[in-house]
Amino acid sequence: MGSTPFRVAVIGAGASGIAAGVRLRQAAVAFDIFERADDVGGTWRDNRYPGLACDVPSHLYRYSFAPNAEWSHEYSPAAEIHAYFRKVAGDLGVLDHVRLSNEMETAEYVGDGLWRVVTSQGDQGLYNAVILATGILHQMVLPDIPGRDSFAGAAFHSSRWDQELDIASKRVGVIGTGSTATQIVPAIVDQVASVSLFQRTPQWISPVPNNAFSEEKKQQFRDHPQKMGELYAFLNDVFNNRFASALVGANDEALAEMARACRENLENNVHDPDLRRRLTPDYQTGCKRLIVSDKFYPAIQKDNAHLVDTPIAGIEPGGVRTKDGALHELDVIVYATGFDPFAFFRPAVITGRNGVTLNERWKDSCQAYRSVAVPDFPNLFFIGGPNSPIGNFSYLRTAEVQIGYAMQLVRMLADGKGREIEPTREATETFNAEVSEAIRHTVWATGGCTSWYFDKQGNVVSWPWTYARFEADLGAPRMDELKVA
Ligand code: N01
Repeated sequence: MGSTPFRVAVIGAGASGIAAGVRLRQAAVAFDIFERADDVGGTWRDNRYPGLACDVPSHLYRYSFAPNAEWSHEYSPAAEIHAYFRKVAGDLGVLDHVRLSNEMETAEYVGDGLWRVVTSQGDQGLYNAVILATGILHQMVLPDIPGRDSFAGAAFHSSRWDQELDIASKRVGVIGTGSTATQIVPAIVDQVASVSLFQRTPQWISPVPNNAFSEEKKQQFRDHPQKMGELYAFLNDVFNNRFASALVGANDEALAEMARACRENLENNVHDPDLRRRLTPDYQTGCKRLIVSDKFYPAIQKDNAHLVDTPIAGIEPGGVRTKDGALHELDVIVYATGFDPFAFFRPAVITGRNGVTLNERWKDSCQAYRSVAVPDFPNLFFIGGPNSPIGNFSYLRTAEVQIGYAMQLVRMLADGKGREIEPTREATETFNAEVSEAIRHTVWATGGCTSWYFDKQGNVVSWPWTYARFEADLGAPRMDELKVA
């Protein structure tokens, strides 16, 4: 780049890309954000299914630099969250840097501290650093069910909800019983002719209500912003020190309390013993991503709701056939079958030092250094990379911690204190050996279930320690674990 000014490419304009943009602006570092879609907001732009609300409380699911007194609910709906991200991006000057409908296709390390980023609109810029803010749960998984394409009605993944479709009086099948399906069923049950929920595995459900904030409460937040700070501190304590610690074997009392609350929820709120038995998981609470809902059990007990727990044999033009031979006739099938959390930046191709691609490096296992960097890929920083704490915390806080880490190294590069920074192989191997050891103590591994937290090789996508350790480990770069040239 010679005399060209220092510049950073950010890939993705979702929650983490917007936060990266805010920090880069504050640091007066030049940058471009490439976004494949025609709007910012990532997951909150893509997911528009009925009933969608964030299952992390709104006053926790917000940027530290943009508290929001206007949240309508303790767990606010998707459209409001999307509007929040757009507003922050606009108010803080990030939108001016976003190139919409301009997908990064390749990023290639060309040496001397420079990356060439090639995009779908033909950009071929050189950048001194790349921040990959490409999200985690966005590449949908469609189930490999025989005959899937033969269905005669409307069929789509939950993240591609057909907004034009009028589901009133339709017979709707929902496949899957994760956070998504358990939000969709209560939201549609009163509109449709029938809803059939195809359950492969029952879920533990924590009965958390979703109350609206009164106008008085919002006014209090406006007048006294410190009250939002106090609420944040309280929620953060519950999530990080109780819930998240419980999952990684660091708070057994909180895990037992969570299990008790879920079991009581099932026993007190599902009245028919046979239905209750079919909805009872045979694994430990917290092993799969915990679901929060006080609406699902009432919904699945309505007359027009059917829990189908006989395995699916196939899909036919008229509906779903189960292995007992029954045909469940349907007009609409919703695949609430989740996402591939190991897809990361794909389908882009990222090529590091000596022509090695990240796909080759990660063909067996997506391994990084402390969730943020990979040897041989200098000046490339992940937000939400492998072993990021996901599923248990506010992802916005996680993203801010990782951006804070990356920004310290970007600052060094921008100040000319090195042209290339990358983790050492030794430090990366040590970190991943520690992950393998730590994972054995988490309820994800010991709880007797399968979940999206693991890949086929048994590698975990999330952070297997406490959140306090995450913040400590990423608070400041360990320079003895990095190579600076
Ligand atoms: O997906 P999931 P999700 N035949 O992977 C089933 C976040 N999120 O979209 O358990 C039949 O959890 C599969 O069955 P099984 C949140 O972190 C957040 O619900 O593998 N069934 C499972 O029941 C969440 O954890 C929010 O046996 C099949 C379901 O599909 C993550 O996203 C809202 C099947 C997939 O569940 C993913 O949640 C929603 C098959 N062939 C999601 N294949 C909010 O914050 C899969 N299944 C609001």
